[in-house]
Order: sequence, then structure tokens, then C-alpha cells
Amino acid sequence: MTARTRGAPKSPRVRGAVSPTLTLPDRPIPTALLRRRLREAVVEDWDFSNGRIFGSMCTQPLPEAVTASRAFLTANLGNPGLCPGTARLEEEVVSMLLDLFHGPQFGAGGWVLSGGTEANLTALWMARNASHRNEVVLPESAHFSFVKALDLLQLEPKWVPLDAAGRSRPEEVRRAISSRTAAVVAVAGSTELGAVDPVREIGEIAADRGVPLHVDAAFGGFVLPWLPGAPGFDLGLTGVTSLTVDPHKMGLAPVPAGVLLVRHREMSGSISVASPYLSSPQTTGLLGTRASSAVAATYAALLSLGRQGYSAQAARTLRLTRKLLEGGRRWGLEPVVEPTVNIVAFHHPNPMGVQTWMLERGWDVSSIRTPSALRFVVMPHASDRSISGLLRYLGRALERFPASRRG
Ligand code: 0PR
Repeated sequence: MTARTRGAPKSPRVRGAVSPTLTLPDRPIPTALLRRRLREAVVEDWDFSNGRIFGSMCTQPLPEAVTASRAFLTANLGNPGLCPGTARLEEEVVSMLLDLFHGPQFGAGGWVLSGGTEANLTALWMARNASHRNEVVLPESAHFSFVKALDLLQLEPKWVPLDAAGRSRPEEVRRAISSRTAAVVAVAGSTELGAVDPVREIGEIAADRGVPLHVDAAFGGFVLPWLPGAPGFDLGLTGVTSLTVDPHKMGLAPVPAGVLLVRHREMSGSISVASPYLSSPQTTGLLGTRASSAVAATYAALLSLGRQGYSAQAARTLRLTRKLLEGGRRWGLEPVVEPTVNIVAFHHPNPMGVQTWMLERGWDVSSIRTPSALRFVVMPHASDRSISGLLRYLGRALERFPASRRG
């Protein structure tokens, strides 16, 4: 991996806006020129190799997973008849993950998708169509992919307030469920704080009321199984009917790769449509063309790491998270919650000030608005060295933007 340089942040570009001087050339441009342009662009993008990215849930993927992804770049699982090899790998991936996340031995299913957004949308889509109901009970910590899904599916949110540790409150969930509830959502590793909802209690409530419970473990799914004493969150718990887990986050597959697992395979019947001119009479899910590369990459990541590899990775990133936590405390920073997974957030009155100052010096950190806080995701590309560097720069940033302790 080449080390990439980066300059000061550029002024934000409007997404989708194009330069009026760019037109499709009449003739092919020389390959050398094309490649130079691509090289110029690729070095502008941030790279994980120097361990300075702390605001992203993506990371440097496993080399074997990248190789696998490249080998399947031109295959399209959207037409499974042409891709029996990918279809078999997808079944094996789903089978391994159902085993890891304690799915039932018979009748369960799942798909490799493009990421957490598609998995969460698909779960709510199935729940809505199967129930003909129009409300979803979800914690205030739910990722914004749910806001998109609710909008697209025309579902009404019933927001559940969080406890002091940033977790959904089971009693509030119970109160919010009604005869209009299509699904309940719980999060295992929330985007902002890494909080894990009390899925066991929420699952019992959901089962008792006869509504499906979808667990978003997009981030936590490849960490929590290996943390001693971590709360339960998966299909082994009563009431949990579906689960999102993202290989392209802590799973070490390249982007894009998400997985949706379902307790009952027939749940997908409500979102299947006829596809008479394809090799299969029915197609399930949102996308038509599907990247076989995501399946191959996930397969390769799972088999290259195994339980031992993921366990070691979870232990290492948690150790680095604690190092950052202790260092932050030494600078007078107070964590918003004690970290459960490899995410830590510190109260700060002006996180954007710190974020911008750090960005100008080549460090990517992120922030939260409520409560006002600096946020760090300690991904596998972080190292002891990069955490020490981060703390050094953070100390300097805090001289300019002091932290005020919470009263
Ligand atoms: N569920 C949870 C708990 C998530 O944290 C995320 C994404 C999703 C679902 C959606 O997953 P996809 O983005 O794969 O569809 N969390 C990250 C976030 O919003 C994704 C991300 C990462 C976005 C890096 C931007 C970025 O620079 O922070």
C-alpha cells in the first residue's frame, strides 16, 4: 500500500455538481494520461495505512479479501443462474454467519447486500409488507439509514428515549408498541457511542406483543461475540427476527458488503417480485444487479480470519480504545459513556473546532451534536503509534479549544 499525502482540506464540493468544462471526449484519451489522472485523484483520497483515520467505520481490508473481490469483479449475483459459484459462496457465508449469530438450525436465511443501509431498509420493508402496519418503534440512537427507510416505506417512527448509557429503554419500548407496530428496532453498537441496547429484554417484549425485532449490529456484529461479558444481541435471543451485520466495517471485507440474516426465510416472500426473463422466476430484495465481489470478499475475510482472527482483532482494538480513553482522561476529557465496543466519545463544548484543527494537520476525528462531544472510532488500522500521535495532537488542540467538564 503506498502512503498517500494529503493537503489542507479543500472547500466542500457540491455533490453531483459537474464542471461545465468537462465533456466526453470524441476519441479515447491516451492510457498513460488516463492513468495519471486516476493516480492524481487516488492520492487525494484518504488512506488507512498511516492509522490517522478515527472518524470512519471502514478500514484497510484484508489483502485476501481484496484479492477475492477482484476475482469476482465482473460477476453479477443478480442473475444467479449465471453465477452458481457466487450463489454457493453466498449460501456458505449466510450459513457461517447464522451459526455465529445463533440462528435456528432450520428455516433461517440471509443475503449479502451492499451495506447496513440496504440491510436495514430490507428488514423494515419485509416487516411492513408482512404486517400491513405502518409504525416502527426505534431508539433515538438508530442510524440515519432508518430515517431513509422510514421515508421510502412511508412508515411512522415511534422514537424511544435513551438511558444515561445511550441505550434504548425496554419499558419505553413496551409503551410505544401498539396495534400499528410493524417492527421494533434495537441497536448493537450504536454509530455515535457504540452502545448496545438491552436486546434480551426488548426481544421478550417484542415476542410477547407478537411484533418482529430487527437488530442493527452493522458495527457491533464482528466485535461483540468476542468481548468477554458483552451483552447478548443476536438471533439466539427470544424475539429477534432479523439482524444486520456489515462485513465492510469490523468484518475486514472491502466496501461494499453488508449482510441481512432472517430467522424465517419465508419472511422474504413479501418483498419478492416476478423476474420471468431471468434465470430465477422470483427475485428478492432491492437491487437488480448485485456485486458478486461482495460475496467473495466476505467469504474470504471470514475464512482467512476465523474466530481466532476476529477475537484477536476485537481484543486489540478494545485495548487501543482504552489507551485512548486513558489518554483523553489525562487531558481532562470525560467520556460520554464507558465504551462497550471500540468507539469512544468525550464531552467537549466545541468539537467542530477541534475536528477542523485536527483535520488541517492530517487527523480525521468526528463529532456528535447531542451531547456535544468528540468521537473516535478505533478501527483495526489504528496502532499504538497512531494512538500516541493522536493524543499528542489532541493535547495541542485542547490548548486552543479547552474541554470544559460537565457540571
Ligand atoms: N447501522 C449502523 C449502526 C451504522 O453505524 C451504519 C453506518 C449503518 C447502519 C449504515 O451502514 P452503511 O453505511 O454501510 O450503509 N455507519 C457509518 C456512519 O454513518 C458509515 C460511515 C462510515 C459513513 C464512514 C461515513 C463515513 O465516512 O458513520
